[in-house]
Amino acid sequence: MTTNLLVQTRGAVRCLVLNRPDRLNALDAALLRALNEALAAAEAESAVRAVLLTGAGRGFCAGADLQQDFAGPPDLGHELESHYNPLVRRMRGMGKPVLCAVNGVAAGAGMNLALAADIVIAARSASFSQAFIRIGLIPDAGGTYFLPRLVGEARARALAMLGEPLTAAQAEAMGLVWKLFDDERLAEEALSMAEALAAKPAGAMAATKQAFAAAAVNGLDAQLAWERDAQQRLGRSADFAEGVRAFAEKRPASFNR
Ligand code: T3D
Repeated sequence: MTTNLLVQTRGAVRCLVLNRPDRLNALDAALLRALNEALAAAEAESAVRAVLLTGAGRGFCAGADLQQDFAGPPDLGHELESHYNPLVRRMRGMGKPVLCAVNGVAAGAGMNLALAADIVIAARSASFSQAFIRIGLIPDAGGTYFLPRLVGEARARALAMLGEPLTAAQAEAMGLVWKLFDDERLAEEALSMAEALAAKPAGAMAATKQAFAAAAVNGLDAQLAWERDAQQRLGRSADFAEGVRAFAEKRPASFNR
């Protein structure tokens, strides 16, 4: 039996591979459920310190599975609240870094799933599109939230309203992607970046995620106060003590061992 989500553990990295290559890893209910469960498990297991999300085959994810039965008419709001919204909340809310390696086409909710990660890298042959408008929908899975924050209002509106694909180079130039790699190097570079994230101090990593989430709603004064309180707490941690000791001893720090 083939599984729609491959779950592999490489040291402290949990690798999640969307695995419906014949449909460019389009998301159906079973895959969404498996992904939600795998992320919850990664969040809960203390040995897991970073998550790497990618796709099998030539695509990353072509968005919602359009070959499913939409007769009815369907309640897409219910679909979002049952599957997509918990996924995006979990990726953003979990205290561990999520790295997304976009290995091919990322369309519709597939693109926004990638944008929900903390860091997005991509193969040079990858492409990105807010395909929703072509089927009479708006960007979902956080698209209307992430896009203007990442690329500005003007580009976000054009991407959503035109639905035109971006090349990986265009996506990188717009700030949607951190780095591009040659296709054949992507998997190796992604694992190595995920391992580097896993070796960082977990407390500071979680606080960094929380800080950016707080900054999305706070004014400057509130955010300065947030940073003060978090830094006060982190300054008393074993990781800070180890970081400073390692600096003085001119050796790499070893966190949370
Ligand atoms: O459910 C809800 O809650 C609603 C939420 C909606 C969120 C959304 O994501 S809406 C947007 C959905 N996605 C799309 O509109 C993209 C649809 N796909 C495409 O436009 C193209 O496939 C691509 C541009 C992504 C790639 O084109 P290309 O030429 O490289 O590949 P292809 O030949 O079109 O696709 C290859 C196969 O994958 C093909 O199957 P076949 O003919 O070989 O048997 C195709 O049907 C299948 N496939 C591609 N995308 C989907 C899909 N099957 C199901 N659902 C898909 N989204």
